[in-house]
Amino acid sequence: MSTIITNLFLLFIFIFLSQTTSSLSKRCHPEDERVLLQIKKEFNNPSLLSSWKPHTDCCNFNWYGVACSALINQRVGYLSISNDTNLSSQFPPSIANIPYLEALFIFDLPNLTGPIPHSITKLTKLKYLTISSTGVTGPIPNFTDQFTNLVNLDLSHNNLFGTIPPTYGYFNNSNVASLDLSYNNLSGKLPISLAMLDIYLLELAYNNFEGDASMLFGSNKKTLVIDISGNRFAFDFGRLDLSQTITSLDVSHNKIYGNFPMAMENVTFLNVSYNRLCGEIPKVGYFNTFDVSSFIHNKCLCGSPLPSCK
Ligand SMILES: *[C@@H]1O[C@H](CO)[C@@H](O)[C@H](O)[C@H]1NC(C)=O
Ligand SMILES: *[C@@H]1O[C@H](CO)[C@@H](O)[C@H](O)[C@H]1NC(C)=O
Ligand SMILES: *[C@@H]1O[C@H](CO)[C@@H](O)[C@H](O)[C@H]1NC(C)=O
Ligand SMILES: *[C@@H]1O[C@H](CO)[C@@H](O)[C@H](O)[C@H]1NC(C)=O
Ligand SMILES: *[C@@H]1O[C@H](CO)[C@@H](O)[C@H](O)[C@H]1NC(C)=O
Ligand SMILES: *[C@@H]1O[C@H](CO)[C@@H](O)[C@H](O)[C@H]1NC(C)=O
Ligand SMILES: *[C@@H]1O[C@H](CO)[C@@H](O)[C@H](O)[C@H]1NC(C)=O
Ligand SMILES: CC(=O)N[C@H]1CO[C@H](CO)[C@@H](O)[C@@H]1O
Repeated sequence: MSTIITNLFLLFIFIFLSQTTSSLSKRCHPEDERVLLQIKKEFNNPSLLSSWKPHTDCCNFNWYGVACSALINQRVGYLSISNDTNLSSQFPPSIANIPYLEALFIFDLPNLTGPIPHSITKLTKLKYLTISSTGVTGPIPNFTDQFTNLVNLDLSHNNLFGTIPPTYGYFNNSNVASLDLSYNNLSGKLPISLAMLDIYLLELAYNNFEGDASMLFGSNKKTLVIDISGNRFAFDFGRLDLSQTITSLDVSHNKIYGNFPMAMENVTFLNVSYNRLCGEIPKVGYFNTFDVSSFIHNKCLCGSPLPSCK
């Protein structure tokens, strides 16, 4: 849902940019045209892309899902392809050859398969990258600290596997605001470099991660939302160093032990169910608004809304 909203928002920006230059020449850059037609071929010429025709202007919204930006000299800066079960192909490697791409949205394409090509890491101008609810598989791209423009990275709801590369911690020097890797088959321990990651929204839910996740937290971070539910994380919850800004925390369905950390009075959504927590549930902040389902199935939690401690 948030993807679609961001998507529309960006499209409006690009419409605005292209209209402010309506007096200028608006021809599609020949190199972008060539690459887009190659991408269409790699998508196996789906009917969704029937508007992508040679010798027509790919800018000015003549071509489905394509927008150019005046700020980058009418080069293709935006590409969004979504919601088509007919589209059946491997992930097109030529997407890596749209050099000025700032926003790429590929989602709700269940028959898009194969790995995300490593060459996608060439697109260092990307601000928004969504590859979500597709059939892509293989490792997540090894983005490096050259990805300084990235704001949102959403690779959720695919069949990606393997570990998170240590380079994901180095996003700390960029503008990354959200990272969503949830609903894949990622596994292993989180790299310790993620301690450097300082972002608003972090979603790692429903993968196969294990070990410690406490490095994601930190009192100096600006984190608002963390969801690490549905993994095999095992660490001492009571020793977490929470940020003052955190409002939503879902750690359900893991192997997390200990009691509750300090500084939870600003948390408005909490789910710690299906873990190994013990001791009395605190009575701070919004805790009186959390129902039983936020706490059930732990080792020995007690106190409201669970039965009182003996
Ligand atoms: C997706 O496509 C289907 C069928 O083509 C259409 O009914 C539906 O409204 C589309 N959904 C969105 C979110 O565009
Ligand atoms: C999908 O394919 C079917 C059958 O070929 C066709 O009727 C339908 O219009 C196609 N849908 C889209 C969104 O291209
Ligand atoms: C697309 O995927 C659906 C399942 O999500 C499948 O039923 C359908 O046959 C596939 N279509 C094509 C054209 O591969
Ligand atoms: C990821 O990139 C970094 C930096 O370029 C490199 O050191 C590392 O070996 C790469 N990892 C993988 C799994 O490709
Ligand atoms: C997920 O990965 C594990 C290995 O890490 C593998 O055994 C399992 O079959 C995979 N599950 C799916 C649904 O692909
Ligand atoms: C809760 O939020 C208030 C207002 O932003 C802040 O002053 C306070 O330090 C926060 N409490 C904790 C424990 O983070
Ligand atoms: C907490 O998570 C459990 C397990 O997924 C779920 O059944 C329950 O509805 C959740 N409760 C809340 C308040 O989100
Ligand atoms: C790779 C890199 O440059 N990492 C830096 C990210 O920023 C923190 C401070 O915010 C540095 O300590 C890291 O060295």
